[in-house]
Amino acid sequence: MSVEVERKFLCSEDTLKILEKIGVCIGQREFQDQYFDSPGFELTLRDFWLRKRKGCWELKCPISTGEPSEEQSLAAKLCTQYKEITNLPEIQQRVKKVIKGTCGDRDTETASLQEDELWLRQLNLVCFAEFTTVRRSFTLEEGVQIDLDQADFGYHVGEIEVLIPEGGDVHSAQEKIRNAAQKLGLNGDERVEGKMNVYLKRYHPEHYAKLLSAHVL
Ligand code: V4E
Repeated sequence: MSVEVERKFLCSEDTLKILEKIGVCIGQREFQDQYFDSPGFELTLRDFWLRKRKGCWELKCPISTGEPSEEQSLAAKLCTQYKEITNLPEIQQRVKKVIKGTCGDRDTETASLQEDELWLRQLNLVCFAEFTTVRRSFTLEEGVQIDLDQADFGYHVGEIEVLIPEGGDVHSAQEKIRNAAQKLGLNGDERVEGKMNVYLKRYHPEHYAKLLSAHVL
């Protein structure tokens, strides 16, 4: 299991020029994401993000760095860190724990359902967001990846990403990200919105407002 530490940024023409000069392009790919939650949004309101990407299930779970936000460095404030679980039985176990088995549609005829549909139905999970991303990826230095994402609903965003093992050094990952940002000439000190923030603001404004109130976004 790994922890993804990342900082989002808006990629200007100047940043792109620097990236193409100092980074190594490792390819471009396209993928569709489908995000799932209960009708009452119990997962995302607790900052858990369940998605299916290219046929594989992924659950992003919040982790605490242990510092109250006033004491966080700027590098830390600009970064997010989530544990990524990709093992389906483990995902199902985690999801069940978070939503505490909220009543699913267990009485419906389930014999004809595919495996995926079955567990989603049993846990009463529905798809609330679906979009396609074209991603161009670069490496900058050992362990630092830069992704430039173009989502099909008209938003593009970059991210600087460092993967560490669970229990690994989040602070040094944040420092690596800060150095990479400096190299790319990123001086902003504001958090940049991710694709999902923009998607929810546009297509689920009420839920977006709840996530803001819950300090998830
Ligand atoms: C909204 C959200 C999550 C869902 C996935 O978001 P994101 O990192 O934007 O997706 P993507 O496609 O870049 O995933 P990757 O391929 O890197 O795994 S996970 C956490 N959040 C909350 C969140 C937040 N509070 N603040 C920011 C800046 N981003 C995300």
